[in-house]
Amino acid sequence: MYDISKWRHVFKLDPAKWISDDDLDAICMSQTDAIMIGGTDDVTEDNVIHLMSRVRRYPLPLVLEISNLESVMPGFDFYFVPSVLNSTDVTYHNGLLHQALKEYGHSIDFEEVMFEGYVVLNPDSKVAQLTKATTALSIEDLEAYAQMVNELYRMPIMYLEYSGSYGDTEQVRAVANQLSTTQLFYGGGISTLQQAEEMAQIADTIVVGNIIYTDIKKALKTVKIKESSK
Ligand code: 1GP
Repeated sequence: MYDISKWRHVFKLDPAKWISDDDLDAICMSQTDAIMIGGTDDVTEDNVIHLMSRVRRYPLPLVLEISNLESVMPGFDFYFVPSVLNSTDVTYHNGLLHQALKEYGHSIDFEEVMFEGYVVLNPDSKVAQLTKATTALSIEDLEAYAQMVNELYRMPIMYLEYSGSYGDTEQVRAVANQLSTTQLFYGGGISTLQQAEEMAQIADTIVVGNIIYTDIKKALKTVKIKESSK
C-alpha cells in the first residue's frame, strides 16, 4: 500500500481536458509522487475511465478525487472525498457523500477512502462558484477551519484550494501552524519551480494542475522540489 504521508508533489489531471500521449508520458515518468484525477466541469464516467486506463500503465499511485457520483468507478488506489468546509451549500459538505453511502456504502473499502477538509479560496474559480463558497476569509477564519479539521473532525487531509490563482503564503502558513496530524495539501496557480518550492516549504504536499495543459515544460520543472527537503 502506498504511503500518502510521504507525498510531496502530486500532478492533478482534469479528465475533461485533452492531453497528448507524449505529455502524459512525461508527467507519469517525472518522479512525481502520485497522479490525481479530478475536475469540476464535465467529469463523466467516459472521460474518467479513459484517462484512468492511460495512466494505469505507469507504476504510480492513482487517486480519484470525487466530484460527482456518476464518475466513481473501481480501479483507483485511493478515493479522495472533498468536504468543502466554507461552502454555503450542504450538498458539498456531506450531501453527495450521504448519497454515495446510501448507494454504494455496502461495497466501499474504507481503507482506500480519504476524507479531505477543503477550503476554497479563489472566488473566481469554478469550484468556488459551484460550491457557493465564502472565500473572503481572515487568518482567524482559516485557523478555525484548521482546528476543526485537525482537532475535531480529525480528517487525514486538509486541502487549501486556490485553483487557478497562486495562494497567499501567510494564509497557508497560518493553516500549517494549526495542523499536527492532518496532512496539508496546497493547490493553485503553481507555474514555476520557485512557486512550487515556496509552497512546498509550508505545505506537506503541493498539487500542480493547470500548467500541465498550458506549459508542460514548466509543469515538469515543479517536480524538482523533491530535490530540496521541507
Ligand atoms: C486544482 O488545486 C489544483 O484543483 C491545482 O490548481 O490547476 O491552479 O494548478 P491549478
